[in-house]
Amino acid sequence: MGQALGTLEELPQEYRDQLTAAGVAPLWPMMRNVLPHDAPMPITKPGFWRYDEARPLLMRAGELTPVEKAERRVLVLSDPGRGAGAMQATASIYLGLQLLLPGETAPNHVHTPSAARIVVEGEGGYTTVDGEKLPMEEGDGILTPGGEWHEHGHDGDEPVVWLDALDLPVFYYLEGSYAREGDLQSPRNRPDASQVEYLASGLAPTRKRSEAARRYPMVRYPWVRTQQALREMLRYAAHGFAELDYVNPETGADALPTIGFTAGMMAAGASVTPPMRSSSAAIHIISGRGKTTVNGETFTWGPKDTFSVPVFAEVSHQADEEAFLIKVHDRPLQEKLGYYEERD
Ligand code: GTQ
Repeated sequence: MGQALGTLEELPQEYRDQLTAAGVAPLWPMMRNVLPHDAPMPITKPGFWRYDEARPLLMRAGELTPVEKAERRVLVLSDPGRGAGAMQATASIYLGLQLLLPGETAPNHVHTPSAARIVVEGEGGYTTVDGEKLPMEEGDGILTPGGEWHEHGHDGDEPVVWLDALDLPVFYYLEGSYAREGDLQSPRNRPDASQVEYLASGLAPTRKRSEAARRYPMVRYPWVRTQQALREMLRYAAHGFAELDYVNPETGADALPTIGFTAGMMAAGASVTPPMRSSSAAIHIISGRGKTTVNGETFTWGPKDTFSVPVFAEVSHQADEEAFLIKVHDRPLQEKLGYYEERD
């Protein structure tokens, strides 16, 4: 363990004043704060956001604030460890519930952080990314990678709600977060690549050398296909639990550079105790009911609820009904930084 380190109080006041005046500070009294023994000391606390509670507040925002006054009409899910108003759910993951009403448009913009959306309810919403108009159906995953122009619109007649997940806290911390606004896009006269080019795994379009693939060739992951794939996998899964990662269909790499998406299915009655992980995560329930205990705190969840899992948390899930969920996590970022870890 090593011995207790010296404190600030042990140093003569005159010396401390000189340090302050010189703009320097001794490391040793603060060393364990920044390098705790064996595991990080997360500020993040497990959060639980019930959709039944959030939905009326979001609909009220629809009455109180026109989309023109909001650009993005979003209620941010704040980490309880940082308190109400915190612009993050974990150290690296921002989450927000966004509402678009029929006929509304959330204007075109581009920013350095990457975003992905999981569609929570409603029909007729769409996101246009780089000229590709992506229908938003319940459970769909829609990517708006950093640097790609995107806007949202709504052709239907009921409110549309989706969950935004962004790596905004990372970009903000790096002092790298900013946006540019632009004119509305003219969609290309073709359905999105998930409907045209990537209909089967193991198959990708043949291109001429002159037609370079986009960096993010597929930006919509239709839920119907994800769900079908999970159902097939679960038939052969040993413990009533199946998981699939969202990847770039051309490279197999994670769908976004920093944030990972994993869809999961639990059979009714299944319980799962994953290893402790260095990554943080948020889990959004697509359908089904069950319970999850995170560091001793139990969340009883149902459809459209969301909860968060801090780094190195002790977690166990129990499905009371067949359940489908999407996990948003920062494993891709941690792998790139070279420290992703699991402990049993
Ligand atoms: O839809 O582009 O929740 O730019 C936060 C920032 C959503 C968006 C958010 C954004 C967006």
